[in-house]
Amino acid sequence: MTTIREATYDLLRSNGMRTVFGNPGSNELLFLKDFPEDFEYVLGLHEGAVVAMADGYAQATGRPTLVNLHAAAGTGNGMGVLTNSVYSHSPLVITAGQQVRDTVGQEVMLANMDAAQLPRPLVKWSAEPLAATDVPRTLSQAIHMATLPAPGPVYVSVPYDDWEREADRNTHHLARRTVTAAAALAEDQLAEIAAEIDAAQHPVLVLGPDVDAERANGHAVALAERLGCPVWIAPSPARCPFPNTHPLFRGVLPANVTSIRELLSGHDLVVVAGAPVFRYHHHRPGHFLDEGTELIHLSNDPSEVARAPFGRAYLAPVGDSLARLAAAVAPRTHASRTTGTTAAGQAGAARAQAPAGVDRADRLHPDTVFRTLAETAPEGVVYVNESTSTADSFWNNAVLEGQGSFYSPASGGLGFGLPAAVGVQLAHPERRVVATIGDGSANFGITGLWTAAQYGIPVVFVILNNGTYGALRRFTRALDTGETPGLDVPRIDFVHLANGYGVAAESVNTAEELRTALQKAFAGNVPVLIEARTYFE
Ligand code: TZD
Ligand code: CA
Repeated sequence: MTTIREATYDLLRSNGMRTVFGNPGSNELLFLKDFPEDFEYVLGLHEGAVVAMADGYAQATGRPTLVNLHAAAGTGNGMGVLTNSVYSHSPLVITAGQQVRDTVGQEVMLANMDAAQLPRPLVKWSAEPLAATDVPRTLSQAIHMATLPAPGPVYVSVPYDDWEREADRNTHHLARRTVTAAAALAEDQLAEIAAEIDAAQHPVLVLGPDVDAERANGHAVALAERLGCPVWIAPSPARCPFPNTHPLFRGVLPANVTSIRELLSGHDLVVVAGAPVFRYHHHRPGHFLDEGTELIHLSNDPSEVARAPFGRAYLAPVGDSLARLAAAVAPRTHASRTTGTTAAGQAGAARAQAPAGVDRADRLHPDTVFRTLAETAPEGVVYVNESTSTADSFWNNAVLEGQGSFYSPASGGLGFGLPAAVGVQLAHPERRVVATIGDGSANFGITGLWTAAQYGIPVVFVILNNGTYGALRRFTRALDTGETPGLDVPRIDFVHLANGYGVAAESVNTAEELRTALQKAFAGNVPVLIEARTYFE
């Protein structure tokens, strides 16, 4: 007899899902019984860290990734971080244990009431199978739902007495299924867009995280170079779609209506690829764009194209669209290349010349942290950044060139960065991962340190410790609230915290100490935490 559990592991195996991120409870033990030797279970100590690790792994591999959480309480703990997975289009297949099928109605301990409903505002699809024999098919559906465009997290609740039941005689078909999405821009749509770009005097590209997710950074570079046009990264980037050292790179668009209009002023055509139009944050209302500026939106996400308040959208895989457009548009001469650069758009040049912030006697400027990292990090380094007030400093100083070189919480839900770095490093043993994390942010995902230590996952954690919620301090100025409670987080000792979780750590106050600590960390192959004592201004 084949059990539901055996059939499920076959299904997971055939979908390449042999790394399981979880935190178990009594409802999950029968799923984990006889855990196959060719699978790896990665334990996280809090479900926020579990989801974040899995999210980092899913984004870095581009593969559906299994998460196993404990019923309602575990699911709830994971939901804060899950807000990011929605916007980073992470194909997470989240499972949670349910109590024994015929006792749930009594609301016995650890029954997950209305289980499928619990994560519903966030997940793409959610279910609890109506019969044990439908568990493998429901999980198969979940895997395909998670990965079909646009990818996103899904949720399945499974009563734990189902795992030992006999699988239906037709279950073996599931492991052999493949589901392939094929839609792409039609030839006439492609020709229409190419003609509009060719007719534009001053086109500009705005690129988002899905360019990197579709491994299409090279196509974006090809299109930009063919047009000789400036390139911006869409606001609050969760990934890096274009080399930030490229001469055509202008910077990251600020997350407000007015600044975006100003920076895109003078362009008659804006082509946005792989990002929402736009994910604003700071409320500075005004006209979206200048009169006479047209916007074409290329996205693979039906929700993204439908909800945008302006622009003409095309729903199609972004990588394929960029590759075909790069070949279809007319190459521009050098002369038109310079006119394609607006007065506002000199951020690339500015980046090279920006004076570094000045360190104080016993506190570093964030610029020093990111510059020293750029100078010491090995080739192919991947940054996971969650340090909110220092985002501009990060983009001005970090060198982000290759595919998959940067990750950050896509919805701003803190607790992603530190554990996500552990997941990214697991996915990329051949690259070195650096997590640059604010002292405030670090506490939301701090237990990720333990997993890094236990599994020997060699992330270099750099904590920028300025003793405050810097980004919120900025907001108190913008919103003119005066001093509010709850803004400072003084006297947290990250060296002791790291040691407590089994990670070697040291604290640095000067550029020289930082450089030495980083060189030592990169020379080794174990997780290390460096607390950089910084100041906020
Ligand atoms: N809780 C969660 C889960 N997500 C959030 N985004 C916040 C609270 C609110 N929040 C921000 O949006 S930024 C921020 C908080 C608390 C401060 C982060 O402080 P930090 O970085 O030390 O990590 P900076 O550079 O000092 O801002
Ligand atoms: Ca801080």
